[in-house]
Amino acid sequence: MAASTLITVAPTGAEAEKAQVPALPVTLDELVATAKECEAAGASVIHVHIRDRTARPTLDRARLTDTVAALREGSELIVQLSTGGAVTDSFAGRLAVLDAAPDACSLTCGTVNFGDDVFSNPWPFVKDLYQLTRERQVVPEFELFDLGHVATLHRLLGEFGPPAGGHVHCDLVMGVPGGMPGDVATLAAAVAALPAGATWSATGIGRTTLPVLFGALGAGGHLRVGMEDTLSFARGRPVARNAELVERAAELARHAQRPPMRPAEARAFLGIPER
Ligand code: KMH
Ligand code: ZN
Repeated sequence: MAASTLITVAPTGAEAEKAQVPALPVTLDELVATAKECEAAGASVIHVHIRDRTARPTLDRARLTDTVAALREGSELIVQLSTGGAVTDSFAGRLAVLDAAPDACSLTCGTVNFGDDVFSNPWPFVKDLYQLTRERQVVPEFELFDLGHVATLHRLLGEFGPPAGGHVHCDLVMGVPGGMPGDVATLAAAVAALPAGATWSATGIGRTTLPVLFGALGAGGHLRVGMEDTLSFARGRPVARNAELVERAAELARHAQRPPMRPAEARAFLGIPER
């Protein structure tokens, strides 16, 4: 079991609306302030979705490039850009995210119902994105929303070889309405199906946050938390800031005798070159 815990913060996402959730970081200043606070609280990776001037999700290239630069300037966090974007984003736009040259990116291994929408990731897109990550040497994190996505991960690795950085790290995204449920039995089944040698984080959406967090810690996994995944800290108590979710995850990781990994250790763990 890993001696320490990788904590990723996913502070914004593409779904929540600033008007309804004023604590959501949507400007570059808000994002950098959040990154600093979350790093101090124990995060070592930031999973980034950006917003435009009106707080709508965007994949604007210049904005993404500025975001990567500002996060590197303001923190030591590993910058992982989302290639999932919003359900309305085009495949071409999602591939072009890599032009912003992040340290890492998300790579979802299959299509999934996503509430009333569909998060589309057909095989031709998944393999194009994977090959691009290898060409550009951007370290992918394999996002697995369902058990079928694990089979696609095996297929990707079998057909195209290991990822940039040489290490396979996955994120089990559980409890999306339409994806795998966020419970310990499903977590165990997904972990058992992963490729040999792969490491994994898990995140539970909405009210599955805590069951998935406790299950992941108990099973030797790593953690993702943040307002992309949950807007409630407890029943009837909205999240006030992303850092409180990281603080709680870090405290529980310390109780599990697996304290938070610092960014330099996380870079070595994930195969990301030192800056
Ligand atoms: N916003 C979701 C449709 C990712 O970032 O790679 C997709 C998502 C996954 O959040
Ligand atoms: Zn995301």
